[in-house]
Amino acid sequence: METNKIKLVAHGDYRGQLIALEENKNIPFDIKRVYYMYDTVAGVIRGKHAHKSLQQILICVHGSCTVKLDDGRETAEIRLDKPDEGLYVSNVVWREMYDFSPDAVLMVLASELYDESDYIRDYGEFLEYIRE
Ligand code: T46
Repeated sequence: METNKIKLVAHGDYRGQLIALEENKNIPFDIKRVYYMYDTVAGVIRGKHAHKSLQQILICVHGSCTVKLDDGRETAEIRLDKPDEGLYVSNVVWREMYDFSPDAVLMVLASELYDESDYIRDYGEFLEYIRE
């Protein structure tokens, strides 16, 4: 499946790097929420759900991890290991995150506030939702 990695421009100088994330500029939606995961235990798979409406950008700001996306027809595996790369994940895409390095910090920018009713946590229901 087609995936959308966004290159984030770093404002580097002799002091180091700085990246700015701005809604509807380099982030293609209003940013309503930011969360991040760290200290992820070796071997675990996070995610395993889809969203009805939520759009997100995933940025591994430190370390690395792998994201698997599944639109119900095709899958793609994307390695995130650069703080200047964001992975756009649209709604109605099944996602799994795994192979976190011990130092990984995965930051997520989300287009909506947290809403459990937006989650589809059963893969069979996800396929059914797409068919409808
Ligand atoms: C997603 C992937 C990439 C909150 O209270 N507020 C929040 O904003 C979030 C995201 C989670 N939570 C609570 C709900 C659970 O008790 O934090 C706990 C862990 O959440 P969850 O098991 O959903 O985490 P992941 O890593 O499986 O999935 C998360 C997001 O939930 C999801 O939207 O797309 O990261």
